[in-house]
Amino acid sequence: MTLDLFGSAHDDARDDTPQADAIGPGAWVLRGFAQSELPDLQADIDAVIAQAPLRHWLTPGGKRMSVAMTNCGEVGWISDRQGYRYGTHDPLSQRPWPSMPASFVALARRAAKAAGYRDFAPDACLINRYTRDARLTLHQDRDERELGAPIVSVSLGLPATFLWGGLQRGDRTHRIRLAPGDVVVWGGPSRLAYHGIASVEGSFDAQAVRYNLTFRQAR
Ligand code: MD3
Ligand code: FE
Repeated sequence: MTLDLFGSAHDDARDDTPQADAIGPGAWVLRGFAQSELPDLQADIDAVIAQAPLRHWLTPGGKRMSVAMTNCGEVGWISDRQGYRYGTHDPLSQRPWPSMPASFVALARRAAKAAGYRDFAPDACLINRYTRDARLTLHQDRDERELGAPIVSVSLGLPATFLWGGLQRGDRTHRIRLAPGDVVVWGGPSRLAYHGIASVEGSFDAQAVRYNLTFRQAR
């Protein structure tokens, strides 16, 4: 289903939001929503990474994740042999996570509002980096205290195939292509849907990567 949510009236996101696809109850893909901001967002990502480098967490089972991750915001998502959780400090440096750039907060709030979620106040931003061999297997995001708040995700760099399932692990999955500048908002009944990243698209440039920003109200 494709709706033109933004064809009329006075939404402040209208100018860079040509199209919104409803992919499930309360879940929206805002195609190209962040297009005009991509260079600025990438510069802010690079500044965060300079303070808190990308790293491959271990899963609780001891496997190295193929996606490299870091965080900014009051709390960051951490995984190790002890489990998944949010923490105020980077375990590598013992310092607080870098603060969330103002551009990130503004974009996340504007996207949430465009999808009908008022007062989104993210305190965590997970930065994921995918090289060509990276995958994120089907999972739910349920380490957050505030499951009533949506999650906002922003794609940059190489396109990827996103897997979108149902509320049960065995439900059939749909494949959705996410391109740079696409923003997805997941809330309401879709907040606990299973999802993952099947693959990023190949490129002639071996250095090319995909970044994803995931904004959450974690505590
Ligand atoms: C659907 N990241 O970090 S973002 C994750 O592209 C994660 O890096 C993927 O899944 C990525 O946990 C997908 C899209 C996303 C994020 C949270 C969701 C989709 C979601 C929560 C509920 C349903
Ligand atoms: Fe997830």
